Amino acid sequence: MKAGCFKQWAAGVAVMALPVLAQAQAADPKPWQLNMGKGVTHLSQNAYEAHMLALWICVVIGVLVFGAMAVAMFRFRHSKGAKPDTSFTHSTKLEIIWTVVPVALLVLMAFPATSKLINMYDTRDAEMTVKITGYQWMWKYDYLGEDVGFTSRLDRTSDEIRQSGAQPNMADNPHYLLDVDNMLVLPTDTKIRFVITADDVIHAWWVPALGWKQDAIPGIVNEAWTEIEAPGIYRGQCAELCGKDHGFMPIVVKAVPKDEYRQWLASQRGTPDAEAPVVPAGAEGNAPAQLDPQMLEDIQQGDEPTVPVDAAPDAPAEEAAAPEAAPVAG
Ligand SMILES: [Cu+2]
Repeated sequence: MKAGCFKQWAAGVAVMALPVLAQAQAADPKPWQLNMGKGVTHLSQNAYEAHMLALWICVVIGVLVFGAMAVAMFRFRHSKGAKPDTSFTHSTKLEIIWTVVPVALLVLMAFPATSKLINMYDTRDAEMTVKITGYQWMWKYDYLGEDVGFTSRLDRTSDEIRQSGAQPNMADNPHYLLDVDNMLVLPTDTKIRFVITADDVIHAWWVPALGWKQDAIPGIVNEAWTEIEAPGIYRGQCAELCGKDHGFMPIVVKAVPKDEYRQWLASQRGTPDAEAPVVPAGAEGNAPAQLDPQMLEDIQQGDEPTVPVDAAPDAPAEEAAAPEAAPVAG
């Protein structure tokens, strides 16, 4: 194949791929969806583009090879009196072509793929870090430096259906086995670094819309990052066979605008947003405003809040407590 011809052919591939790249896809898979989704991050779009490039190259190869076979079978068929060339053993020219062309194609695909892969591992300049720990059979999320952490496990409805043996249906339970009790809430348009590990066996944290999956291995801390472009709910699952309930440890990421995220984070700490005005002590019905100054200081410094001895027996002490007693991360 001559260089000019190859250039023309490569340009043809690019033109064919354009309309497909332009099609927007929602993050959730659709019934009978055949192609991978575009996802909602720059990384997932990179993966999608690399996939489409490889797919179209394969399509062109397939059409050329099967087309050549079809033409050969039809034009040189026995009924037309074709005689096989029994003296043919090999052709150096052909061998060079079918070695050089695949190598050129691999190099063509390797360049964009490598740069995308390097970008995928670059966790520098992240604005926040979430530690993800896999357990049999749930996830634990810790917002590092924020004093917020909780576990996330299969939602009660899915669990009841699966234990009862009842037949779930899409109409009543559209997210059967894909819902959790506590979603991982993340801000949009923020570079978020994940440090991923496990406490017992190997798990893998995988949300297709984010564009990657990362193994969670006991004793090893893996890294990944994301920057979610659109608010929404993105679902995933553990992607490593980790025991009998491996199929029952889904992941749900709820991406919200930054302001909403800050409010949510503050609510998880049990304190008002640091930027929100503090209601004077004694204001009715506002438990956080009644927090003891020492407790507030402890919480802001990331320490366990010291509950004052004379604290009212109801709301304030409970409000200030950690969202739930989370297991100690390994
Ligand atoms: Cu798992």
